[in-house]
Amino acid sequence: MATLLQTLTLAVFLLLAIGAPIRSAEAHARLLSPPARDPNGYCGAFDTGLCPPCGNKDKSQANPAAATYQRGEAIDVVWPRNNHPGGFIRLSVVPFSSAQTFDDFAAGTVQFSCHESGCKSGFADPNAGDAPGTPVDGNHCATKFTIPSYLPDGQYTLQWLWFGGASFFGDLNRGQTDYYGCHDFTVRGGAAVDVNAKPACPAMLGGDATSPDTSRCKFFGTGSPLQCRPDGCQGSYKDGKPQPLLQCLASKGANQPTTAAPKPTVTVGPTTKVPVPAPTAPAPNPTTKVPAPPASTKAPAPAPTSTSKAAPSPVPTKEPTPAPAPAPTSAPAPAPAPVSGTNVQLFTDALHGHAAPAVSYVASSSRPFQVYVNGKLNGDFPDAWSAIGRSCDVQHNQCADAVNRGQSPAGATVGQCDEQNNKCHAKIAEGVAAAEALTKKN
Ligand SMILES: [Cu+2]
Repeated sequence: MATLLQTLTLAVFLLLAIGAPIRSAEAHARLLSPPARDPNGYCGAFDTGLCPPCGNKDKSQANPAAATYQRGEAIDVVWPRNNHPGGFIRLSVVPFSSAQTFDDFAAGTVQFSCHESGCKSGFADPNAGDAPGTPVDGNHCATKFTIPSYLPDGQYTLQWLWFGGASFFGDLNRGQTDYYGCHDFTVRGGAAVDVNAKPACPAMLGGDATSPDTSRCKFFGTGSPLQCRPDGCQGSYKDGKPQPLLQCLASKGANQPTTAAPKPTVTVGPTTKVPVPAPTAPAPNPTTKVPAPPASTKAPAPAPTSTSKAAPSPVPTKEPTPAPAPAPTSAPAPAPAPVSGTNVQLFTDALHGHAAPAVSYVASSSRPFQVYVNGKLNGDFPDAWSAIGRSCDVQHNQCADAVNRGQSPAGATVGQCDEQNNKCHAKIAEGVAAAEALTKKN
């Protein structure tokens, strides 16, 4: 019996050891196509303050003349799933000349679609990440957006906003903060203008990987935008419609048709090719430009290997950066003290002041490895490997978000955060060894 037990123990250990480092593409969703005003930005509700509604580029940096559509024209709106299950995509249009506040975009909501519309669900577990080998941003979700007939010729801004998603830094049972971005465009010609055609409530194009051909979406939490912040939220998975739509339908008594989404044609693979929809009506205006698909500025992602995170492979989600600026000389901040127990996060670099949060070993808990961020439990794990990896990724997100929000020293790049994240992951094994010593002691 002893040998059988030993064999089983070894098998479980091997499974954990092999399984832990396998990571699917971990990146947030963002507007891929049509081109976003701030294409670099993973802008969202990830902090106590909100990132601006269109990311870190204001109207002075926008060019609504770069894309022209006709009323009635249907365009594909595309974003990646990566490691995030569930949620709604809200598409809103406001005049370019408006103040473009969060309230403006909420009032300008045209439709809701499912986050997992037209893309593949998680691998094995529908709530988990994309299948192994899927490149970052390689699993494309998409919905059709028809330029409303109630928009007169003019310049507009489309906001893409994802809310009600989950998998907060690998915690499948924690809500993800909202992300958003904008596309500026011009409307000229097409279907006759009918300013009275605006429906009482936004449209709902449901149907996702979990509930195809329905008017519902899988989502996490409350189903309302901008509530799951600043660092994720508690809740559970549900299947339904977004709260703002339910409220509108209830208050206006509108008998709004909600339909299953038309099947978008989405490529899943290493390219960023996005199909350009054929015009839905004969174009009376020969000067109308159809926006080109986004240029493939990114190199194809390398296929992840079982140790892809530890290997110093290039992280392909980011734009190539110019020559690295001199590294800021801020002294590494000490890692925050663990709330209780012993810290087994041994990585101490703290680029731009963002230290990897402590990983506490709490012997009395069934999930003894715990990560606290700003005094709040961010995740607890049965094994040290996952917990230390989470800590590294929290550090990476804080570092990258600060860069994207312009809150890091001049010259700071997300690439530097990526490099630091690789170093942090490379040190996990040391922390695991320290944790093993602790577990033996207890
Ligand atoms: Cu993410």
